[in-house]
Amino acid sequence: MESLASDLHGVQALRFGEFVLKSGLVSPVYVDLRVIVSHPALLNKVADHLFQTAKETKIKYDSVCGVPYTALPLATIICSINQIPMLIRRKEAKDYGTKRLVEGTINSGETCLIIEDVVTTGSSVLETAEVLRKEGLKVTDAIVLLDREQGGEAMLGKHGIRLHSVCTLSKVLKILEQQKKVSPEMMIRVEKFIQENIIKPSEHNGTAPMKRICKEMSFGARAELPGTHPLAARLLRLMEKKQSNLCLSADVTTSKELLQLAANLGPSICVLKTHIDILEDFTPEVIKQLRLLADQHEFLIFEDRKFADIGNTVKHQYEGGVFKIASWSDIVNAHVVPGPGVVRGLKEVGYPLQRGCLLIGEMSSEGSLATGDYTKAAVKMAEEHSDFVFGFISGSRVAERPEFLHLTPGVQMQAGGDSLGQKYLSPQEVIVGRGSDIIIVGRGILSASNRLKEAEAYRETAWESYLKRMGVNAPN
Ligand code: 5BU
Repeated sequence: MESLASDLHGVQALRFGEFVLKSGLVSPVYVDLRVIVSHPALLNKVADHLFQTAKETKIKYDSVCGVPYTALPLATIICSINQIPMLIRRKEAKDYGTKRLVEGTINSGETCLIIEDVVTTGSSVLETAEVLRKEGLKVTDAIVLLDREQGGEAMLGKHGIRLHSVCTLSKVLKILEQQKKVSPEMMIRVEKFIQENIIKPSEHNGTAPMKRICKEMSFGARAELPGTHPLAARLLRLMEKKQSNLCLSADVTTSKELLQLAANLGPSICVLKTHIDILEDFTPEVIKQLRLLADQHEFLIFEDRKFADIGNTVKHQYEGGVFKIASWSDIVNAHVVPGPGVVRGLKEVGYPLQRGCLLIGEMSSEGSLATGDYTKAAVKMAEEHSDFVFGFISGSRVAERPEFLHLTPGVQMQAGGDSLGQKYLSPQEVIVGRGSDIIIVGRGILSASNRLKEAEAYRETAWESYLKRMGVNAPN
């Protein structure tokens, strides 16, 4: 065990320091066993440890299945050396509809042993077990190299699966501390982290990805992440400073009213959203004034242009024409319906100017087609262009990466709608219930007799909702 712990540390499969996990949680330890495939001797050693652990438990099984992907080569080695039939679970079968979920000969009623590299909550093992069980196989046991001891064993136990681990995180930690590879202070930090982040079976939501069980990061902390877009970082910092996650949708038709709104409501908002083409008296002067107000009151300008053409056309629409949007708007948005070319076209113009783009993942209007796979495609496109795209227009949090921002339109204090298909949710529902970051409010503020008072009421409610979300999700 000593040499295994030291080998894993040596190839950086275990690292200690400060790491931001996908969930936004800051962890003092990072486990990434994928690297072992580049070290054949270690790969064989790990496979042997897994097989010996299975032998010691005296489990009877007919086949072995590795949880994709890291455990696939491990299962292959075990099966090849010990002449055991193997099964492969497909991860991507859903996308192809009719493809088989499990490859290999399935003999209904037989027992399949699951192999996994690392278990945290146990959801990956359970997901694989459920696929195998649907095929008529029995799954009673799983062997894991490293148990992070954060509730996986108990959760799997509830679903009839015994978890056997080659080693636990705390055991490896003690060995590394004895070998002087980890300082005593770090050991205490990691042990504390394990204790504080145990997920009880009652809190677990089955095989669905864990959502917001972990402590959320503040806007300020998200601004400091290395992967956060510089414009998003600026926005997150000013939100924290002004205690505002309110975007005003300044849907007015004269320059005078637009500038009045910017001057009076500027201190209450983090973003001012325009539809510049609805101004009946547009001149470049209004933009000059608007920019001055944006700098004075520290808000960003977002032209809600919703680009939706081929890359070459949107490039011209963004840069030129009457409005020259790229020259003054910090943020623009785009539909993903044309495919990635739309983002590439906009990026050619906006990236050198340090602008940022939001993709429309969902819409607030009745009967919107931007749902399901369309929304997922928008998230993928954003991930592939995260040097320019920093978030989404959506009704809910559609991407888990804390670097992305979510802005939600269709917000009023009272739920409801208008006569042309707009649907409204309350600020609390949007921020707490659906995990969005910024509310976009137009008529909710514009139709009030005292717009400033109303804007302040929206700002306060949205900010309190954000604080509530942070508090609610802090670990007990
Ligand atoms: P309202 O007055 O709060 O309903 O205005 C909402 C604004 O947000 C308006 O400017 C719309 O063009 C914009 N909007 C939206 O309502 N729904 C969407 O899905 C998107 C933009 Br994208």
